Amino acid sequence: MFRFIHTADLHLDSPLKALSRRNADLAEAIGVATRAAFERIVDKAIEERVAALLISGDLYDGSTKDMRTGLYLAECLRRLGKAGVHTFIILGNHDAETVAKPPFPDVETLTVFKPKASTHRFEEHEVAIHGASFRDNSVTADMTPGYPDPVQGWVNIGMLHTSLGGFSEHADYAPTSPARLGDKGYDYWALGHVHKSQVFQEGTPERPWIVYPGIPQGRDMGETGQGRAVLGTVSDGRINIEWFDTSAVVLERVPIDLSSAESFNDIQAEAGDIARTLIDASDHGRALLRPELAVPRALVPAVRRGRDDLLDLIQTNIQARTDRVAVEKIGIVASAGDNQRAEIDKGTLAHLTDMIRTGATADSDLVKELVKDFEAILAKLPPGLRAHPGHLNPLTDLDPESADHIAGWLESMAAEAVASAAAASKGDGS
Ligand SMILES: [Mn+2]
Repeated sequence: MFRFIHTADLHLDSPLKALSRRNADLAEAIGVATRAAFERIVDKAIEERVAALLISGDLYDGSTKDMRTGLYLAECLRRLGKAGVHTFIILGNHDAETVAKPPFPDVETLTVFKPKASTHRFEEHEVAIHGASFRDNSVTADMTPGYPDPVQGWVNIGMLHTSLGGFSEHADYAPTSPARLGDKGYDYWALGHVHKSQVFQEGTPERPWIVYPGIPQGRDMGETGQGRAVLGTVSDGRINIEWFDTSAVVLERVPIDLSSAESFNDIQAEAGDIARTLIDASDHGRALLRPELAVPRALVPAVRRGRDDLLDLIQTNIQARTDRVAVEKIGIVASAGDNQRAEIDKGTLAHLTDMIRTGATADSDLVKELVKDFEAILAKLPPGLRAHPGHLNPLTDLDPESADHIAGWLESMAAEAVASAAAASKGDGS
């Protein structure tokens, strides 16, 4: 039996763009998250006594200038070697041969493939590992024709960094196709580059496995979900795979329906429930979450203004129960089916008026900006609308009652803002 682990796109020590400043423990965990994910993979390789660890490109992010990352990697590779794990690395677009990066250590159990494809043979197991590296950060040609023929009667694994996806003229990442990969006659294509984890094609005796393990540790809200890597087993010439989790911190967007809220106060009152929903949404240990609040369109501006306070309120509610979950930021969307028909109730109006009053004493520049905004909005309203709120621009698709509210709201807001600005500039004493 021969076992291997297949990973890719570690982007070691690249910064997590979604840094949390609100939870020191979590921020620290996040700072070393890419290393922690790599360590999970190394530990698993040693624990499962695999023969080979395959890293299919972009181990380094390319922005990694810190030589300490190289020292850290060397330590991991030596640990793997001591446990009898041979590590195979191909270079991707981020860590291509010509890209500056820390040197790889001189370890007997490490193979870093050259741009010219070559093969490593496990004679005892009759398994061949074929691979080739990116020379530069762009490779526009299909690299597979340069790969060696399969070793007949053996299990053949090909490592390739590729965007797959046909032969688009603008594909800079060694484009190829499932058919071309199949033609090669290998049993398993250990791909890298695409950060979304997926079995692109399940292997059968007639066709190879084509697998993207995905990024083991997401770094922003474009890389959400639990990261994972492949544990492959070769037995009687057949390959079976299973997955294991790798993320040190799981990033996730969590949709939260607040469409029945009538005011910003209603939303603030939900903070405890929102916190509970977020904690329940993350049963994987540490998590950095973005609640995406679906609120009535009329409440969007108020929620946007109150976003920081709301975040603190939700985070406080979370911290009362656990320190493993943090809110990255609050996403705000208008709830579905709530286009132009939103009602603006008196509570919201009062809240906005309050905000402007408070803002006037605290920040007169803010008020001046608001006045400009409101004047611009008023200028854009159909001429009759201010005097006769019942006359609607059909494009806005408002019913008379809500239009009345909106016009009244805009006018009172503007009046309030102008009065507040006047009071504030008097108060300046300048
Ligand atoms: Mn890549």
